[in-house]
Order: sequence, then structure tokens, then C-alpha cells
Amino acid sequence: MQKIQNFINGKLVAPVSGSYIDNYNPAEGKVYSLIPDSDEQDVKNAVDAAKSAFPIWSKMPVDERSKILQKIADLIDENLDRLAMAESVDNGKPVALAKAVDIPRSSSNMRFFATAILHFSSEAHKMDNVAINYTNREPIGVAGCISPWNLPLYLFTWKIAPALAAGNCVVAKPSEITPMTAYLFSELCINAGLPKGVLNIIHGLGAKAGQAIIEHQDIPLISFTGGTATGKHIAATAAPMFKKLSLELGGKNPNIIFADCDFDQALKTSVLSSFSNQGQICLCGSRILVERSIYTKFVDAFVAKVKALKIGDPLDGLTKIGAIVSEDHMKKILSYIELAKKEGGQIITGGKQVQMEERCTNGYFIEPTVITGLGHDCRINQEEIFGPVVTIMPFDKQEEAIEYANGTAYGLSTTVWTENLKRAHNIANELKSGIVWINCWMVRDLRTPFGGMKQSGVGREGGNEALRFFTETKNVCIKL
Ligand code: TXE
Repeated sequence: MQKIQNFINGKLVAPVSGSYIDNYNPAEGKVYSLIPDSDEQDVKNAVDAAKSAFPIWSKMPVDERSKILQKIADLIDENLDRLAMAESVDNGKPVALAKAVDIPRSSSNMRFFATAILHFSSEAHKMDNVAINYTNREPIGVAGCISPWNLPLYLFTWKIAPALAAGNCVVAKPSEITPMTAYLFSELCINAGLPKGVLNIIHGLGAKAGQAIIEHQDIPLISFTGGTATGKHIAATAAPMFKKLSLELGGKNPNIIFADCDFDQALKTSVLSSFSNQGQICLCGSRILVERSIYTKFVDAFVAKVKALKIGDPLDGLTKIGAIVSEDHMKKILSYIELAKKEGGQIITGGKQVQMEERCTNGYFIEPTVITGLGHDCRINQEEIFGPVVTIMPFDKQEEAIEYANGTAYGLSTTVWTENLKRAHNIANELKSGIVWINCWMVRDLRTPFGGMKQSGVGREGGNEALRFFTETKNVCIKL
């Protein structure tokens, strides 16, 4: 049985305790590798290594840092098939999706920040002939980066790339549910010549290894992506320690479809925004709001397309709906489907666990599920399910659609389908979400601010937002 290793001080090492946790292959429903059950001693060793490496890395000429990070991006590209396979086996997502999205975006993340740092500038402010001010943005020290299981390498690199590019060293912890690609990434870092201690990867449980990172006094900033409840817990630990925090949390994203939309585009993209990655993307549009005059037409056409989605072995190139990431998460999603029935919803397609055959007989599979007949205030339309489950509701007026869209504790993303440009601008202005897509979904420019309002998070990632998060700002004022 393969034993994944921690990456500390440039070496792949066993956990100090010598104990390991089972790592499941969700398509087969069985243990296929072991991951370190790391604790605070492993975290201490990682922080010590990062602190020793910081003077070298933070003072290294930025184009040298950039070259090493670009080399890592090149190695990700060269290992596309191996990394995509590993991601699919570990997470349950279709290998075609990992190959088309997860892994290419991981190398883009590295390459984007490796080059962005070369153009990262700051400001000067001249006070007539009295004084000149200039703003320094300096690397901070050891950054703690904690990432979730839904887009494992994609979100792992989305955090560590700007942290490293800005000159920090990193102690990172991927999710214990999907550790494999971060482990393979360690090997690429060694091959790329990343100096020892610059990046350290600790595997293990959130409440143990993760908590030890949050609590460590020599980690002054934390970048976290995960559930809202966990984000709240992390903030409660980190805030009294005056740590700088970036929290990318959950969502309950509305997908608003007006009668004047490009119907075929809205229909096609809504299937993707509902069920891509088995609906396990915080940006998925899980609440579909349709203008009443096209409601029946949309529901009928949408259900027909959903029924045609191939649920299958994630390693089959034709599979569109793969396995749910874990048995626990599958049970959570199924419990929400039962709740939907209790709340008076109609399951108009899907709603059940899929009994697969052959290799996947014991895997975790759920039919893509569409629910109608629910009000906007019920739990199903208020709580994040994070699976292949969407609701569809009609609306009559634009104001109603906006009220429903803004009517949850979350505010991550909204998608709007309309060919009326004036309406598009007006509704974008009214929506309480950090990201608004008009006539598209998941179109991503890495320079743009990424993140949510309300309980979807604190702060923004992406472009200069990320580089400013991972640097300390100092104003120097010199008398003329
Ligand atoms: O989160 P968890 P999950 C959200 C998504 C969903 C969730 C899915 O909407 O709600 O994340 O990820 C570690 N101290 N987003 O269920 O449990 C844990 O080990 C320190 C939003 O995995 O919060 C894992 O590595 N760490 C996002 C990580 O936190 C702790 C995009 C996340 O775990 C910890 C993607 C602790 N006490 C998913 N407890 C966005 N908005 O961009 C757990 N962890």
C-alpha cells in the first residue's frame, strides 16, 4: 500500500508519530493509499525549515524566483496525464475533467504568479516640495496555506503560487481526503530545484495538523479555502493572534435566466454550472431562477439534457458524472435530497444513489438531481449541499429575482442570462456577490479579484489582490 510522505526541508519524510490515515478511492469505495497522520511536531519541523529558508528565498532576485516557479509549471505540463489520473482516482472526478481543467489550471496558476511578480509595482505620493512617500510591499515570512478536496491541485497551487512568488516561504496542508496530487507536486518541486524549506507540505487531519498550522505563532498569515463553518473556526483561532486572513468559503449561487436570454446557450451552460465536478465546485449555480414565461420550456429542456448525462467510471473518457468524493459526503447529499422531499419539493429527475457495476460496484455515485416546487426560504434553498443537486424556481419580476438571489447568507457568485445590456448592468449592480457572470460561467481571468461577500469569505484572491495579501505594506516618507 502506497504511503504518501510529508515534504519538509526539501525531503519526503514520514510523520514523526509514524501513524497514517486511510486514503480512499471513491470510485471503488476502498482504501488505496495511506497518508501521514501529522501532528504539531511535524508542523513545527516544517515551520523551522521555512524560517531557515526565508532569508535566502525572500532576498533571491525576483527573476530567479520566477524562473524556478515557471520550471514547476513546465513540469506540471509534462506530467499532465499522470497528474490527471492521480486527481481522478483520488477525487472521483472524470479523468477528462482533470485533464482539461484541474491540471492545466494548476500550471497556469504557477506560471501566472511567476510572471505577475515581475511586474508587481507599488505607489509613490509626492507632497509638493515637502516630502516624497513611497510604498514598499515586502514578503512577510511563513505563510500557512490550507486547501479543500474539490479541486485539489488547482486550489492548492492557487494559494502557494502567489505566496512563493511574493517571496514568502510556505507550510501548506491539502485536504486529507485528496492528498495525492499535492504529494506528486512535492516531487516536481524537488526536480525543479526549489530550495529546501521554501515549500513544506504537511498531510493530515484538519483538526490536528491543520489546527497546528493555524495556531503556530511563527505563521503570521493564513490563506484558507473550505467550508464556511471551518472558516469561522479558523478565524476564531487566528484573529486573537492578529494573523492576516484570507477566507474563501462556501456558496449557494443563483443562476438567473430571463426570457430574453440566448436560450440554447443558457441551457447548455446551466447543465455545466449545475453538475460539473459532480456539483462540487463552490461556484456551481445550485439555485436556478427562471422567468415564468419560459419556465416550463426551460425545465423540460434542462431535464432532458440532465437525463442524458453519462454517469460512469471516472476513468471512462465519456463519463460526465463521476464519483462523489467520499462516503460521508455522499450520505450528506442524500440526506439533503430526503429533506427536499420533506420540505415539499418534487424530484423531477435523479434523487438516488447509483448502484454501479464491475470496478465501481462499491463506489459513491449519485444521479444528477433536479428539484422543483420549493420556496426560496426553505433549507434546501438556503444551505450549501455541494453535490449534483439543483433547484429550479420561477420568478415574475426582475426585482423578485434579485431579492431571491440575494436572499441567502452567502454571496460568492451569480450567473445572469439576458440579451438586454441595460438590464445586465443594472442587475449586476444590485447583486450581493463577489463574482457576477453575464451570459457565461467559470470564465476566469486570473488578474481579476476572486472571492465572496457575507458568509462566502473574507478578502480576495487573484492577481494583485493575492500579491498584496502575501506582502506587508510599508509607507516610507522622506523630507525633500
Ligand atoms: O472543507 P473543509 P471541505 C468550500 C465549498 C465547501 C467546502 C468543501 O463550498 O463548502 O469548501 O471543502 C482543513 N484548522 N469551497 O469540505 O472541511 C481540511 O483538512 C485548520 C469554497 O474540504 O472546511 C481541509 O484541508 N484546517 C472555495 C480544508 O480545511 C482545517 C472553493 C478544507 O476543509 C480545520 C472550494 C481546522 N480546524 C471549496 N478543519 C471558494 N469560495 O473558492 C479542517 N481543515
